[in-house]
Amino acid sequence: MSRLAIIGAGPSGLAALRAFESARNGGAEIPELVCYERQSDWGGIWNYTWRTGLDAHGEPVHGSMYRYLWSNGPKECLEFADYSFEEHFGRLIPSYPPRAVLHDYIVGRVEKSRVRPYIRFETTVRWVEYNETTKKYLVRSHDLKADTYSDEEFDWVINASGHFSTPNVPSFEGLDKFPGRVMHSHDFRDAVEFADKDVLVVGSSYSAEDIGIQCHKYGAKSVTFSYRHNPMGFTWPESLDERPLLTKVVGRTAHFLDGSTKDFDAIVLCTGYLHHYPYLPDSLRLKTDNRLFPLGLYKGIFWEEQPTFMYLGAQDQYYTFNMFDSQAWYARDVILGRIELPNAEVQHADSLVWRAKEEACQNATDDIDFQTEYIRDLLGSTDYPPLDVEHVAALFKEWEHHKEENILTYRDRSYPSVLTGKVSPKHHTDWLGALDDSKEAFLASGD
Ligand code: FAD
Ligand code: NA7
Repeated sequence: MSRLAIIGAGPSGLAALRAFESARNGGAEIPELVCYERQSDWGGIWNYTWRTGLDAHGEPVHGSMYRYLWSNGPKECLEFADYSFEEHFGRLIPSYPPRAVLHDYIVGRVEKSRVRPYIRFETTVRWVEYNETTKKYLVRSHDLKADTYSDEEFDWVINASGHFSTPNVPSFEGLDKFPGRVMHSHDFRDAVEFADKDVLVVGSSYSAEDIGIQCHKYGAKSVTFSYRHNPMGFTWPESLDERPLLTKVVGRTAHFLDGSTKDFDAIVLCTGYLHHYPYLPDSLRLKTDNRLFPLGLYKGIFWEEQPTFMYLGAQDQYYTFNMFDSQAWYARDVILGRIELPNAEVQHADSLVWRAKEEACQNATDDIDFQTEYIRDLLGSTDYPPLDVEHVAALFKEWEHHKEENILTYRDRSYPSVLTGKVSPKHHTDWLGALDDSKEAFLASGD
């Protein structure tokens, strides 16, 4: 029997386990699976931790999620095609759940399956090496509890370790003398810390947008966003504004490229993350910025130089859980011999076509269409349950439109499930007034 190593038990790694379980339930013979997970539980980044820096074993903390995080897209866009929200919660729930509710949904699907025994928790992968002679991968792992190392051989490896954990931290003149708090979004945990403060948020993407409006929600005196290339351009409430790039900090005063200045109490660098795979040799290591089609991966999955090594979830994400599923089902079918890969030349040529399409994207609508086409291409080849991606794309475009209408109220909207057609109920409290993000508060009737 062949052996497959899966690195990470976040949504991508769990998608891989689920894909194989589904094949096994259908009577297929599957490889021996070993999933390595350095945290003590599954769920990846959805597993909230108060810790920052290093964990109890001295490992870098994986979590970048913070308290009061609510889904930043409609749940209808990420619904698993084989497990609806309605099936999990036994009723319809609003479209924008907080983190704990999405976590419950992600783990609910795998709890119903028999995949947990495949996972070795608190076990970090330290090194992966390919042996040209045996044609096998050696995976060196570290059992953090027992503090022991072990080496095992595998025929296939799926790398599903996520890429929103290792912060990209630029420096700006004067930060070393700034008298207030300076942090990266990876270490942001609780917006309440910034109540009554003037906060500078550097960056103009999802983390900047969400952390900025969270600080506003929980009482920041003002929030100023500083962009490198383009402003986000939303219609901000009075105490929020956008300025061009920070040039330097003198004492508490930030100077911006347009010559303007403002005094701040705290600075949050929402400057993105690095694809960081310190356990991989150069010959297997994806080196890319955060984008929709990193080069080197056939179908966005298979390491072209050696397609028995695969990546799940390595691209920037509009689609999330159902995209990881589409990738996992495709990877599974290649491993099971149901799909044959073309030769390296054809793979690379195909990737260049996708890359050219990605580079032609001009705006968010184009990006959504691009990722929709990418997923449609994967779905066509496997038995993943039907997923109407055109419908999902239409919901994403509505979502973008609702954000432009009002960045503080878009989470009060409702959308229909792509699986059942049923429209989600409105939440009992508007997002801006919903200060308790617990599962219990969200699922309460609100009466
Ligand atoms: P992760 O969730 O990062 O999981 C990777 C797993 O690999 C982790 O459990 C980690 O411990 C493990 N691992 C890493 N290295 C090793 C190693 N060497 N050995 C063993 N195990 C290892 N998506 C949405 O759909 N909606 C949202 O609202 C949303 N909000 C987000 C907010 C933030 C702040 C961030 C950072 C991301 C957000 N995302 C959101 C996107 C998120 O990337 C995906 O939802 C999803 O978690 C990606 O799953 P993954 O399994 O690829 O990676
Ligand atoms: P992203 O989406 O990769 O965005 C990174 C942002 O950081 C982006 O606005 C960049 O500016 C900005 N950036 C990067 N380097 C710099 C420097 N040196 N100076 C100023 N600004 C910089 O990461 P996010 O954390 O926002 O989102 C990641 C995930 O977390 C996402 O899936 C969300 O759902 C949550 P640019 O746009 O290139 O000018």
